[in-house]
Amino acid sequence: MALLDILTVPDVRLQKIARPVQEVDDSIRALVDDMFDTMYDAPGIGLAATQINVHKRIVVMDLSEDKSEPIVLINPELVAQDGEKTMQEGCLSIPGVFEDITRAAVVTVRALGRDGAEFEREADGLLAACIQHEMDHLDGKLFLDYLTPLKRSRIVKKMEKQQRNAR
Ligand code: K1U
Ligand code: ZN
Repeated sequence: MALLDILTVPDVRLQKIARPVQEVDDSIRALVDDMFDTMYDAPGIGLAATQINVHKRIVVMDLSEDKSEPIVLINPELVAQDGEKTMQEGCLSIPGVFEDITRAAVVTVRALGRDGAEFEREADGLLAACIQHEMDHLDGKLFLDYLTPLKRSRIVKKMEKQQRNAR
């Protein structure tokens, strides 16, 4: 088991765009396993590789209460989206901050799984929000980017203060 450090705002490495995975091999599977350990320990329901300073297009998620529904998305693409829904979101890179964010209500994602096989999955509710949130991380985007500049700068200042006080 390996727990990896999660980058927090305002770390500029969270803004990097992740590169596609060329081959799903044992090194990628080991990384996926470490990402699950890190996500479950946090605890969170999702984690993008960007958040652990690995700039590859890999996401792990599990919305179950007993770690029984792990989902791996490698090189995810949104192939369909419909409607709008506002949900409260958190982010392991912005600890302690929760905001209402409006995103597509229903999405279909196409990705490779841990075994390297392509699959498609339709999602709604929290899973749809989580998929979009994690895919944003891979493009260097945070939920802060959907807020007003004033709200965003207040949150960044709060995070900077928390980090100064933690030193
Ligand atoms: O990507 C991340 O930062 C993880 C984030 C995912 C997410 C949460 C809510 C809406 C969209 C995306 C989190 O997991 S924040 C923590 C959280 O939601 C949670 C933690 C423990 C139990 C249940 C939820
Ligand atoms: Zn996040």
